[in-house]
Amino acid sequence: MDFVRLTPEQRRSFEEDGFLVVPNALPAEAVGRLVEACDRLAQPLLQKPELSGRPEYNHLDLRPGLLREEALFDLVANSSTVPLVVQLLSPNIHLHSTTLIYKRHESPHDPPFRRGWHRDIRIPRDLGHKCLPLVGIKVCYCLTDFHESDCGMTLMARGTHLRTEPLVIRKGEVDPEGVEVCDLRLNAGDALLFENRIFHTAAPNRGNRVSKVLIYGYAYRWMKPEVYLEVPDGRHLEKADPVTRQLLGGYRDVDTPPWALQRWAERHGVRPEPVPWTVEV
Ligand SMILES: O=C(O)CCC(=O)C(=O)O
Repeated sequence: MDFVRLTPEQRRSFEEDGFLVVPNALPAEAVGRLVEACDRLAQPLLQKPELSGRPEYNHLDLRPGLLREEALFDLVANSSTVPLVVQLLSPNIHLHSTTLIYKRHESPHDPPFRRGWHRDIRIPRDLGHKCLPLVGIKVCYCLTDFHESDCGMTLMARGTHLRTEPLVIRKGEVDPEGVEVCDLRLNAGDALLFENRIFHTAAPNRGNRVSKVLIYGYAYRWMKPEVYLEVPDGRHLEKADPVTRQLLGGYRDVDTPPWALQRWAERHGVRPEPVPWTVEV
């Protein structure tokens, strides 16, 4: 994995907003290759006739099996985004989730499907909204343009990663009050990084094309990966470079240091300060 330095401006924007846009994270050729592979995975949706009034049938959220496609496997240690995740979290990370989301056109007369503001990984269910830790970052790769409002991009409530209470939504409304809801304009090839604490929601695709994104979630290695990533595929691990192998759960034991990314971070001078157990006084 090549090195890309996180700029102070990117760190500030991520820490303030809870998300960060990386323009042109993927060249057009890579987007083309990914779309070809993702369209193959999305065949069951793409072949089905469109059903008006049934948004649930016009939507695909596919999680297991994505890495069997070579183009998607190659994205696990993508150089324009994963180095930023390492610098925002630490070298002690692995891949936590993979999701392919396709949304066909939804009529404005249909009820919004899957609209539901939430924080990721359900951590607040156990820890509440106060003192929530940052433990993971998702990288959402745009495979289509998102140039208009309501065209399928996940909505972000800016700055709510630091919020210590639930969102307030007026009866009959779908969006929260008192926070800035961002419906970002993005190009195919851009990546949106967002952290686990930020409130976000699925939004309908009112546009006239199928909206397509791939979302890879990275988290600290002590976070259990989603069940479909739990047992890494041996064939994949064999052909993977050391960083990809770590990201795919190559070190099963959390007490094993994250050698690959630790060495990578050292080489590039971005190793985090060690945290000692005790100090001498
Ligand atoms: O379908 C979407 O746009 C929502 C995605 C989402 O909520 C998530 O990845 O946590």
